[in-house]
Amino acid sequence: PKEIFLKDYTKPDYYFETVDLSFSLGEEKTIVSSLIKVSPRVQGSSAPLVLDGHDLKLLSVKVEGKLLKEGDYQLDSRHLTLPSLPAKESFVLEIDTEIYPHKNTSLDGLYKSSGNFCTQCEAEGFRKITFYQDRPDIMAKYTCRVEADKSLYPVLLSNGNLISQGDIEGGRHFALWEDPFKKPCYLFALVAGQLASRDDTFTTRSGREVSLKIWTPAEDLPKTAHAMYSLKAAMKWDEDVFGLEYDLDLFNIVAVPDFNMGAMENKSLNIFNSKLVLASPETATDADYAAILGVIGHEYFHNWTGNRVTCRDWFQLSLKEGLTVFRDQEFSSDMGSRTVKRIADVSKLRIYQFPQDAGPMAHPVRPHSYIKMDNFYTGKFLFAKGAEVVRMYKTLLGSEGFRKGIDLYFQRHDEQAVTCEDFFAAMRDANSADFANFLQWYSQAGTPVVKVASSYNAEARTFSLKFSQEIPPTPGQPTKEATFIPVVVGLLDSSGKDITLSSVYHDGTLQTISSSSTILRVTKKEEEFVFSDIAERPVPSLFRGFSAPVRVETDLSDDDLFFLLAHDSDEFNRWEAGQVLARKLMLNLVSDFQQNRPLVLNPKFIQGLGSVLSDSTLDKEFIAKAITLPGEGEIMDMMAVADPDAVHAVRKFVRKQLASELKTELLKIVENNRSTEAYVFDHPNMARRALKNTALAYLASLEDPSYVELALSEYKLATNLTDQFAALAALAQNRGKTRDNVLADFYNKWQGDYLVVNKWFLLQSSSDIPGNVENVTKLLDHPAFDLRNPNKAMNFHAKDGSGYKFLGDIVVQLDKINPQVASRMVSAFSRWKRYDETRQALAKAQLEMIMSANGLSENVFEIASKSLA
Ligand code: HT7
Ligand code: ZN
Repeated sequence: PKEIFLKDYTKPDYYFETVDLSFSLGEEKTIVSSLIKVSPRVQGSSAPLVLDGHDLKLLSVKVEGKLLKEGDYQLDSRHLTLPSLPAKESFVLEIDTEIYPHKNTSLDGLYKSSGNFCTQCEAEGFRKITFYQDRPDIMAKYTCRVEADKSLYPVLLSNGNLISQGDIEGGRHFALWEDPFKKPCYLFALVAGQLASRDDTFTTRSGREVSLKIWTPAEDLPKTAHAMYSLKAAMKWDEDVFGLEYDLDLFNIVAVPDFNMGAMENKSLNIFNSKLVLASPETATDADYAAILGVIGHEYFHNWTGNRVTCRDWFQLSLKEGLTVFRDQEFSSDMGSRTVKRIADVSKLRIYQFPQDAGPMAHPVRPHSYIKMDNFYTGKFLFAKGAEVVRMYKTLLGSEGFRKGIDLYFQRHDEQAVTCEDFFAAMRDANSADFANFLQWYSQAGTPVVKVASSYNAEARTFSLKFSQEIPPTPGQPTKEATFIPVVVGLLDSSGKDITLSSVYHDGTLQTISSSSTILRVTKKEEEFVFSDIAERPVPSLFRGFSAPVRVETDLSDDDLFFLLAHDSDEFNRWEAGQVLARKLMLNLVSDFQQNRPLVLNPKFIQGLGSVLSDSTLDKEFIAKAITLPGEGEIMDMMAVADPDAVHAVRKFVRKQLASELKTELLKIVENNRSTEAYVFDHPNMARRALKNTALAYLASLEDPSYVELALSEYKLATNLTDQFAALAALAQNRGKTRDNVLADFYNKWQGDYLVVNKWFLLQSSSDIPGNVENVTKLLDHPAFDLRNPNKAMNFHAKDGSGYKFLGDIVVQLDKINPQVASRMVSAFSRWKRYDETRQALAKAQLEMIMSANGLSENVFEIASKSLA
């Protein structure tokens, strides 16, 4: 397989101005005809025109109406090359191809999902539909005529406005769509099938009425109310916060059951995985409702950040994804609790992004090379670092400055395909800002480690913070330069209040400030900042709101951390202090466990969490987050040799100890936070449920019959899935009859709803009960299990290698059906070198087995080979 490099980017030799597509959809084959107006970049160019094509049967090629003969073009398995073309300002190219959507199991290109036709073209799926320059800097205006059997496919959708429709002979009908905006082909979409719509309207701030339609099978329509609410909220928010108005008169969303990712932002025709559209209180949890809000927002926001202004090439992916993830995070924050959303986003960054940054697949926000572009979409949260980079602009510029930068970005680049530097330049120029070495964030992989040493000089009344930064080596980048790290800092006095900062001395200059927190611009490998006029030794609150995506090591004592946990005015840092304490404490216990010493939990920690638990001034969801321990992965990340058994045992021990010591408070929480009222999706109700269910899970971990009874009664009395599923999960923590019975009861109740059944599978596959690989293997034979929708196997690190073997076998099977999903699974192996020798050997053997499989896809090859390197 060929590696593609950013440094090799060249402009295309030909641009496409207009593209008229025509689809004749059929059961056995589909005919795709394209008519493209082509213009050479340089007049009189004699360059060949190279078109991408994959799994296509070429029927004919015409240039200026003249049919080309076989010798007039070259065709190989991936390209159609036209060597001699008219030396004209523009010419017309017509291509007919035949494709077989019913055989397409990759869910990429044109395929069938539950009997309906649908498309997925990002990143390189359009080349599976017709021969084309499949690259995002080819932006053209499209029309699309779709023709199909009317009774089988009564609804025919594509991008833009519906221009005409009608019946034709043979029981067929057609629809003609026109998209007035230029777009890259990855935003093309087509849907045809038996669908019904929930209809609504949104009036834009300039008074235009936009028709909104959410399409699903008719029986699912009642479950689309929350998606419609989310869409309208997103449209309003983008106008209010960014001044961005929707630009067409129609916006369609289609929900399909088979989809490789969450959703796709095709121009005016977003396609969604059903699980991110369909919700009712009985079949979706609070987390599902929140995810729907966020993802509907995300795809809608792409209309400007991604669609109107797109990426020059796929190396610039973060230009649209980092910015749009940032925008959806801000949207969800404004719709709920900002602190809780920030905590959730930072946790995901730590769970998914930091480990990737430290493994063989580490790549900068803007990668230098790739084999298979799809591999950059490896998981749910991997644009998180790009979003953090965008957030740092906002931190440095403030809301107004950031908005000025966004305005200039659109003024300069509307309907263009641009680069990350163009975004950087707009932010800089709109604010005459000095961004020093900020661009390093785009080109260096790895998570910076920032060490902070503090010292107080009572005589001089100064407080100094010394920073040093280091980015660990990553594949292909052994050494790194310093980068620009914005550090938001506040200093707490002995009563826990913020000290008003008056001035800070740095690099030979004294800067006056007058606020309770300030931004330190850390740009060098080592750097000191000295605050003056500080009357007593303060406790510093560093990186408030997680002001930069770095790992921080400070010299704060446990007492300082307990103090911050109790008093910091920055709520994020209150949570963070608790997490730092928990991580330290768990690491120490891991070493006790490894050396067979008895495990004892520090009573101060129990007290600290206990006082958060009973602080009625705090947001309930914040409390739920604050009493949740860091995940096992986070602790393993901090170890030289990861020891899954020890970390698992320690986390379990700490949870049980906390539950046992705080059981009175936890029980009170469960009792005081029940509700028999109808389900409402709003922050106070979600926060109440989150706290109650976190407390219930702690209590159930004790395996005390009275708490098992409590969880069972919560399960039975629940009036919504959030509470019912939380009680089920609480009971499923421990092996035994109750677990088996309640899991069986849940399946019997919900077997008709595949989205709920998927949760049931996931709960079991991700369980940490002993012998779970065996359980999960049995589930593979369950009638409801579908390999195209497989779940993650936990107990992945089982010492006998059964978890590795289980996943290895699935990857090989799945790669033949869907390489994108298979390659995402292989990434579970990527950090195999971090484990003990036995596990290393077992995991390596599976990677080698995968590499030796026949007909391995480029997707899986890239991840497996890089993991082995
Ligand atoms: N921009 C979209 C990414 C996406 C995708 C990429 C590769 C293969 C399948 C895919 N489906 C969607 C969606 C987003 O940004 O949310
Ligand atoms: Zn996106």
